[in-house]
Amino acid sequence: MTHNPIHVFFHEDQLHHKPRYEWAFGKKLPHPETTTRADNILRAIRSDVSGFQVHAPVDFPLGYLREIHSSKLITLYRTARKLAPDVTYYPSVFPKRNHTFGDPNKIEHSGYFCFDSGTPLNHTTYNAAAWSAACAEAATRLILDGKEKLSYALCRPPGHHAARDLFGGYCYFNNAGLAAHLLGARGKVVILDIDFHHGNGTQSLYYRDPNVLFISIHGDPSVFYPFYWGFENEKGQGEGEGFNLNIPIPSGCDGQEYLRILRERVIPVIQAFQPAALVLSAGLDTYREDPIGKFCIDTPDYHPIGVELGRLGLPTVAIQEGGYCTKMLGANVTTLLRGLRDGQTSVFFPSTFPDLSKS
Ligand code: Q9C
Ligand code: ZN
Repeated sequence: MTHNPIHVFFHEDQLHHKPRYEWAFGKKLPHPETTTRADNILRAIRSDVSGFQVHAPVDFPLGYLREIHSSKLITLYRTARKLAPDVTYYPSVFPKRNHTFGDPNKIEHSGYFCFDSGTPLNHTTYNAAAWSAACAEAATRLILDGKEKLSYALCRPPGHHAARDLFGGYCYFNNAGLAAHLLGARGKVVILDIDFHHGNGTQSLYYRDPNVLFISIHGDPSVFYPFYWGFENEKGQGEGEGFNLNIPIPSGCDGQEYLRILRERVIPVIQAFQPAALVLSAGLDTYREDPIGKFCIDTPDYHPIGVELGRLGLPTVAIQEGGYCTKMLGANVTTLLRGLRDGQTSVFFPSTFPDLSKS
């Protein structure tokens, strides 16, 4: 069966942000969120010219970013643009009890806006993160226009740990949150986060929103990052109560077990919600050789996982999140995307979004 190519978005300036190390578990470690990740994904994508087509976004969605992030957070990143080119700034003073105010014009106040020590700022961070978000916007635009049923944003730096006014987890702007925000114009949206880590930033953006269902499948936060979020009892608040679903699962989860969880605990919930679109926070750190993630999913398993989600028959924007086995990242991403496309092709697909004006 032949398919139309999957449209991929990426901008070269995303490669300018190069964190070299992080502090975690009391140690200084080489930073896993490297530019090699994007290189490997692009190599896999470019080796299949009939399957994928790569485009660069043309401008930043700064106006939309202001709708999901606080202006102070954006100001802080812009303050970091003035750092000397050889400086990498690790937030290092984290106000806890008596803090009332953080001044985003002072780089020394970056700890007010940050929740971990693995997410540094330098003079390129703002630009790279904004282009990463621009990829999410451009990929979403294609779906919104009804031109495509599946698109992929090669977002790096990633986004799912970034909240409205708080950054961390290698993330600065919440790319998936932005995609869901834009798709909201077409009706209800489901965000499914399959990164190994709980998507605490995305969860927080939509915690009180009944029109965006957030589902995250991840390593148990009592053992894994981000530690403070991702438990089953976090179910949403106010009108959003019941529209947040966390599924922490044990280490070692393999492809079969993962598929079973999708079929039994995820797909039925999405179907009952009747969304107009799907945002897939596609982290590939569930791969069995990932240096950070502790699941046991193998490369070929990403195909049936994609098929299962594609069979939902929803217009879908896939957003790159984590995935740190750089050698296999490209193969894992392309296998997942081919699965999504094959799943979509196998089901009836309404030709357009429902006409909201008539309901
Ligand atoms: N050396 C994403 O996957 N550090 N973020 C864990 C490992 C934080 C992961 C320590 C992990 C953040 C987008
Ligand atoms: Zn992750």
